[in-house]
Amino acid sequence: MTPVTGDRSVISSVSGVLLRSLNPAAVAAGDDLPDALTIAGETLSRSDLLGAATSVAERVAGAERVAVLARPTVTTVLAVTGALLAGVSVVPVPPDSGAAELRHILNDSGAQAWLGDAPEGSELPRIPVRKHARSWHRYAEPDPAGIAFVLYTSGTTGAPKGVLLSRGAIAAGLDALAEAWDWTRKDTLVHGLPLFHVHGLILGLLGPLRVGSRVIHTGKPTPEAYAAAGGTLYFGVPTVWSRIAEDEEAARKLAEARLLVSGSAPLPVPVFRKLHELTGHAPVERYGMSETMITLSTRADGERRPGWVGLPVRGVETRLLDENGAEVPRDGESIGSLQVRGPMLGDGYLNRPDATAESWLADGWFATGDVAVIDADGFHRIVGRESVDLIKSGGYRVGAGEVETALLGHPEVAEVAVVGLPDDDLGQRIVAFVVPRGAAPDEAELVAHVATELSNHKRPREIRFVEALPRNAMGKVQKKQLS
Ligand code: MLC
Ligand code: AMP
Repeated sequence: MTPVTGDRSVISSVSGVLLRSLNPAAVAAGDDLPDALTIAGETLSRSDLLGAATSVAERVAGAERVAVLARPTVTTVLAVTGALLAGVSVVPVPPDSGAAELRHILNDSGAQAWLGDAPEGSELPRIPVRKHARSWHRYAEPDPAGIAFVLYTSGTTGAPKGVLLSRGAIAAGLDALAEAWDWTRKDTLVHGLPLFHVHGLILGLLGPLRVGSRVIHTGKPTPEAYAAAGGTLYFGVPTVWSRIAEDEEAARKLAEARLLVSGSAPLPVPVFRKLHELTGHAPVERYGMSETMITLSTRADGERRPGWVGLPVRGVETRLLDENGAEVPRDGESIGSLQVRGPMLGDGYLNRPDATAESWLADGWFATGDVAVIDADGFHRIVGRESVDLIKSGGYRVGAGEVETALLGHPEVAEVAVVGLPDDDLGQRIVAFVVPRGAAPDEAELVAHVATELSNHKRPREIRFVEALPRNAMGKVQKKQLS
């Protein structure tokens, strides 16, 4: 597999070992490193983690690509770190993937086996992960241009696309965040996010393993669990922060922390203010994508402005373009399409040269699909997305097209249009407008049908039965009229 684009000279200059704090020399020396992690109530020292993950590496070495059923467990952590030690790329799979999604991810990625747990009935071979096995074999650090992850993420239409993220891109992206957030081995990171996306997996697991900080994974990101964890650095999507802001007792416990970080969707200004009031911390907001990792952030040592996502992180450049491709003034008001470039960008979509060419442009620029403004100080505000067909619900990216395809597969659905409507808790909630074939079918059955095909978080929250969908003269559905 040849990387499609990307500036290799930048990436190859990233020094050292991807999972730096698991470097055998550092672990053997003790080096004042804290325990590596606590997940599902189990704690692993750095030496336990290195020994067990190396034993996984021995089993999986030689494979090209494996699937990992990304439950928040020690098994998942060992599978991911073991594969990375051996230079095998990982395809993280949402543990509740429905049949169509699972089939697509496995076929498209060409994963050769499950490493660790496997979903029931899967025909792919399984390589077990043994939590108590240990090996002290030393692997040479794989090439930084090698693909660490194929991360599936939704597009506006069709099935999810697999983003190719190299080891060098991840190292550069994590180092830039460590610098912006003053993130060191003295931190204890707390989060309870899913381990199959950039936020929970790459920032929330690989970040600590690179920086050397401890990480506590709370299972679910509930206010009570965050309050009880006693960390210094907390990650959450806006839904998590908004639930914490509603729970004053939990929020006040976070006053002891050093930094609260929000990302994956816009943090509403009232939530920012409430968190600030209850915890004494103005949250740091950062912006990113599966395709680019995190490119913009406010800083631990800088201004944190409600509604704004701050400055380019180290190595990143941005530009805003109008519909003719001309640069838009950086005046804090003029809106343009946001493009980014930097060493943390992915290499393209697997098997999708067409879609890759649409977003990965000449000279290393990437078209994000988001619209933004930049002010005279270089601060960025994300205004929204160019397409109504990409929905962000609870921080999850969901393509309207894939939900529509799933619903059209139900015999009682004649036509359907899926939209994201504003929601105080979720940012957007998925609503399906359905034209039934006959009498309106059972709403719960349609919702459950989506979950048999896709992941749970892609289920519509609401089904509205209508006689017809609004269409223009060309017959195209007018989604902006659906509310
Ligand atoms: C949910 N439920 C439904 C339903 N949807 N029931 C019927 N129909 C539906 N459509 C049920 C759930 O199963 C659950 O039941 C209950 O309702 C509450 O669900 P919820 O409101 O979704 O809450 P919760 O399960 O707590 O999930 C909220 C959340 C979750 C914030 C924890 O959305 C989450 O983990 N989001 C993180 C997404 C993320 O990591 N994104 C990063 C992408 S990377 P029960 O019985 O279980 O209670 C990226 C790059 C970057 O974006 O910049 O970071
Ligand atoms: P995903 O691929 O799941 O990472 O989703 C990426 C998208 O999430 C981006 O293109 C943005 O639309 C959105 N996003 C991420 N972080 C932020 C943020 N801080 N503010 C606004 N939107 C965000």
